[in-house]
Amino acid sequence: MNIQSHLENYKVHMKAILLRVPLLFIFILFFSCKQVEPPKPVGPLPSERQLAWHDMKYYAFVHFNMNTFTDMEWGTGGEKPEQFNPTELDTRQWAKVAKEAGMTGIIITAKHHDGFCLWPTKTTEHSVKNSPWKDGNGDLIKDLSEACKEYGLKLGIYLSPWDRNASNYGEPEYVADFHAQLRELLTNYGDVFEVWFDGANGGSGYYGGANETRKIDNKTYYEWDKTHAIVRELQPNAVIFSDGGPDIRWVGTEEGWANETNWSIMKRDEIFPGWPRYVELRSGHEDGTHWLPAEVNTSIRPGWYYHSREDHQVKSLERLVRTYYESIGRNGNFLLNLPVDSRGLVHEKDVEQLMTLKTQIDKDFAKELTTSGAKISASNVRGNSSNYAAENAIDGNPETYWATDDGVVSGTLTIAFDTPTEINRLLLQEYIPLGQRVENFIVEAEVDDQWIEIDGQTTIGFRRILQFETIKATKVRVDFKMAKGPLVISNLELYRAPNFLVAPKISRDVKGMVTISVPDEEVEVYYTTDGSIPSENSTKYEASFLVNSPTTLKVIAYDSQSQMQTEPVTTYYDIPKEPWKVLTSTTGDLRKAHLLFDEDPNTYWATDSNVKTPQDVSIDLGDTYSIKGFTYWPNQDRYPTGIITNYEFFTSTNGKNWKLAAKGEFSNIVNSRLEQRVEFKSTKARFIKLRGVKVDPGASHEISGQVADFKTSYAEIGVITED
Ligand code: FUL
Repeated sequence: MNIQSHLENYKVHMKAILLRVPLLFIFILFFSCKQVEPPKPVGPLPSERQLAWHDMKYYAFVHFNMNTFTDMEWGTGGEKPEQFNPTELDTRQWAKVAKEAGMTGIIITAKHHDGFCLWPTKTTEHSVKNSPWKDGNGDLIKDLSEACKEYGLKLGIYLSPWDRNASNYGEPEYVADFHAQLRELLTNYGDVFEVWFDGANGGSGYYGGANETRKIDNKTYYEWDKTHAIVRELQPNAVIFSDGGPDIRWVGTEEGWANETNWSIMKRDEIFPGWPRYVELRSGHEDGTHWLPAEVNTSIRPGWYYHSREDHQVKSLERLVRTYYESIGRNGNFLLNLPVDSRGLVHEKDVEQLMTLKTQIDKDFAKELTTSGAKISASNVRGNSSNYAAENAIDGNPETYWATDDGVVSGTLTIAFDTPTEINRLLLQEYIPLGQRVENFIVEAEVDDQWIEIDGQTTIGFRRILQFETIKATKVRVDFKMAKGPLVISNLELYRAPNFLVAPKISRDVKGMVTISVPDEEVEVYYTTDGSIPSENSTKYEASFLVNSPTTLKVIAYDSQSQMQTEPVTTYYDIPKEPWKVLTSTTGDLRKAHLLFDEDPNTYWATDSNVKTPQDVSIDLGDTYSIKGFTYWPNQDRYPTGIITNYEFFTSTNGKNWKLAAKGEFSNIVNSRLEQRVEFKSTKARFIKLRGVKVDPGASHEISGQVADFKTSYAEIGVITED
């Protein structure tokens, strides 16, 4: 064979090979995809309706009903429909606010424990149809369902099983009415995504005028099987909420958090409404028998219903952001309550705070860092199949996932960046249609060629978000240590949230030591003591410092990264209170009286109940000062009693002869429970006395106890001395 024919032969050979390569490739690909089965499901699995609920993430609770007009949290049932009289009710405003806040739905208290119905039910006269609102022609559930539709929100229904108005409560007839109410609500208002059954149940009430205590058996009285069947029949896609579901569970606290370990599964058959082991709801059961994920419900204010006395207690941004991370970030959904006010609107302060929360969360998750300039790899890929590749965890598609081989229940996912990248948030999601699996994992990062551990946690579930100190990493590795089966991770996201800039918190102890704190350690704090506005050139706060004479402290938080600062926070401190002692009080337990000068307005001391004369307390300051005024913090409790509305303030040099230094009224103190400051002509004194000439008996809430004529409470007393 000559060279020419060799060459020809070679060409023919090569052509044949080249022609076969794509075929071979397709062949390999075909088999690698085809043959690798997905991992077998592990444990109880979510239903379709539960899966749809997981996607709801963040939605509103609205407590708006008779209590809004009676200033109560639990109405007795003896209220009259005429009392329900909103002046500017606008459910479209609620929907607009919820939508703009980033929420996905609204759950409304169609009937609370007092029995008043927000729709014209056929079952009782105790409803909007006998109220002045829209001359009795209104239907709030209809209005809200239309508003939700308009704004692309889903509608949920809260229907209290307990009914303190119904005369037949406790009889089988009431249960028939309760079921009929449920039928009305689930038939006439379009799609409902969630039905909320409250665990609070049975007890004293009006009950059609009987005014007595009625006990029922929570497990059997409401015929839960029948109740659930009604929901399934009329709204097959709706999830049912209660302590034990059957679809969605309460998280076992109303403070707004789930435990870090949070299984979406529970031994559901052990749970019933009012379950005494409710703390277990905070973390679920690792060996659960049913899918029963947690919904974290809390209110944006202390109360579920609107009370003007809580206008200054709308939760801080810091608190709301924390709640977001401790609910949504801990495998739960976040149900945030908006107490619509007696006008019928979400209050301006609540709106403002909701939008601030939205802005902050948007900033935290603004830019996902695995999507550009990052590569992902895994320690094991199921059947080496591209169907289960590590890339599936960062492709933004919730239907694809990274999975490991059968028997491989631990392993790593590693992200490698092109250049060192700052990160402080990690979001992980398991592919829950195959069950919740991960029991234990750690997160490590390569920083300056060194591997460091940045966090160690237990469960993941549908969504887990970790927050950690900002690090500049070249690689990040999630090391799944233990799982109930092969790993199935659908999503991994990394973020660099901006430094968290919120107004600093200032406190002082009785010795006079001032402490200033901000939630983000990367944010700096600066202050002045001469009344001037602080800047980043003022004194930097490094550690607690002493303030033992009259001082106006102004403080800012400053973020050098963004070069932004907060508005200054101003606080006045006078002489330290450590030497102070209670000298006398008209009544009350003096052993706890130090609470009225412990520098904490959230604690209080009060005189006795049922006293018929004005009460006072006198204090020995331990030394003589030139006093030119005093301060008084009213009770900050959820159900405050004994707030002084009209006062007399006395001074004395010997604790025996008292001189009236000031008297007057703290106007609007009950609705606006802020620190009161009264100045008068300077006088020398070692002893002071504050008398409640008139006091407010307190919110008319059942839990607040009996009303006492002159029970007088003091959260904090202070003096203003001459420099
Ligand atoms: C509780 C109720 O008793 C409260 O009034 C409120 O509705 C809250 C959401 O659930 O069990």
